[in-house]
Amino acid sequence: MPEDQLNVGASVIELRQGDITTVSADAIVNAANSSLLGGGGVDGAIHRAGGPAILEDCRRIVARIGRLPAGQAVITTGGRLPARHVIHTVGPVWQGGGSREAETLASCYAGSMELARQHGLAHVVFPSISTGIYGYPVEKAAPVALAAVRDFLVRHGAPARVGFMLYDPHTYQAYASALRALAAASGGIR
Ligand code: AR6
Repeated sequence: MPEDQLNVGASVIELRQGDITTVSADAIVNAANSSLLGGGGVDGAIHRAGGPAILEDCRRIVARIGRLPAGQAVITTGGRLPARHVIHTVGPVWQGGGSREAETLASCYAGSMELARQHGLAHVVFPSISTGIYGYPVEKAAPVALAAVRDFLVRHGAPARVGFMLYDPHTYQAYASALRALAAASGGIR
């Protein structure tokens, strides 16, 4: 088994390093904020690359539901992105670990995958939610992210392909090491 992927039933979790705005998938996930109106980091990059259609969809969603709470997810068009859709989720701001940050982070991944499943999307790609501007230490976030994705796949058997597009080598290494630990702990679930 290559060290950058883990098979879970008929599905696969894959790690790659690079820019998520270049990814062709059914959906990429955005690390947004509760306003859904854009920001810095991967959020800024996605809105810049995808163009105004994404923000128009976001405004319609805000008009309907108001601010999006941390741990929840919504779906829009991918606009001009190679990805067909963007799933926007709001990660927790790191506050030292005692404010249910791990539960909220896991809920971002599970909620995004549930939306993908409801829309029949087979290939979804995540960034490393909360580990940039929101300050979640990546060595702590990576095992939470991967376990949340693995648990969802065990429970639901879909989507078929779940990727992580990790921006820098340090983040990639943190996820690679967490994936090895998860594979070892689960006896390489296949
Ligand atoms: N492709 C993949 N990953 C990226 C890209 C990219 N193009 N650009 C940055 N990253 P962050 P957060 C990585 O700060 O911590 C925004 O202002 C980045 O290196 O984007 O959840 C929102 O509006 C890091 O590894 O998201 C919120 O206000 C990861 O993406 C706030 O930031 C997440 O970093 C959310 O903060």
